[in-house]
Amino acid sequence: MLITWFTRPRTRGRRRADSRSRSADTDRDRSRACPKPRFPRASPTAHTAAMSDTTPTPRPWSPTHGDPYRPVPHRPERIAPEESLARAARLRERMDERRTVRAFSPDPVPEQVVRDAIACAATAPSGAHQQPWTFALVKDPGVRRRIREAAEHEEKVSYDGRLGEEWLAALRPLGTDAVKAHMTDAPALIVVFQQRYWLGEDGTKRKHYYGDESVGIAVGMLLTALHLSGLAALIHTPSPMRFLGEVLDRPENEKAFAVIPVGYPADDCEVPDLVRKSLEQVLVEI
Ligand code: IYR
Repeated sequence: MLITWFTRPRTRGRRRADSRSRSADTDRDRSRACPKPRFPRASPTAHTAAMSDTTPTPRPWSPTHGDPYRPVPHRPERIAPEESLARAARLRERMDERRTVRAFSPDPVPEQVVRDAIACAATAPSGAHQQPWTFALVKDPGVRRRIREAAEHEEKVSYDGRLGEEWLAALRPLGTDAVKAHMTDAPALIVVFQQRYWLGEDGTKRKHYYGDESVGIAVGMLLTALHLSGLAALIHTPSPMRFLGEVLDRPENEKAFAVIPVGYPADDCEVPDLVRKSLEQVLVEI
């Protein structure tokens, strides 16, 4: 059952019992310490698009720097263990089917699927909830060509020596080289930018905390969402990436984090015959 801000069936009884046992004084103290939200609680999707006529009015994001702690109840429905096990096993299988694709079909993708995947990525946890990311969805073939040319220019310098022997040896099993046809073959590129700091309209700057970690988590969620929605992707990090901010005319506080071509695999797509580490090799239980 979908839980929204107006349905909290599982805990209703407990909440009533709680409030019966709490004295009026305690309630007053509590409401002083934790003032009621100024707005109605948002539905899970309220910050994106209104999904139906019954969806509450979206509450737009604005900076919360310095605001007091304002808690709201969180009572997600608990999933039965058997159902959890089934979902986890299925998800594990589906995620194990994901492959990094470097040969794309030029077939178009449903754009809303990509936007929804970006919206999923933007639900990622972030340092101090600062959400230090911008996703540029590049469909324009001319802009993709310019990005490809600039990336290939950098990659040629890298593969011709900048990477060094050890790095080139690590890459050899992947079969990569300086040719980046995926940037123009794939129908869309998502260029992820990390906002190194918050930049107000009046030029105020505020530090962003754990930016690398936050954007890394968001990119992981983006790749997951794209894959589970049936699209193929590649996480590409041309180095250096400064040209991306220039080509896409991004503000000074944003630095490129990754380029993610998105589409369907080419009919003759091949991938390297890689083996993933087993669970036993990656998990220590203490
Ligand atoms: N950025 C180069 C090289 C490269 C680096 C790593 I680490 C990879 O996992 C794959 C490639 C390129 O994209 O070709």
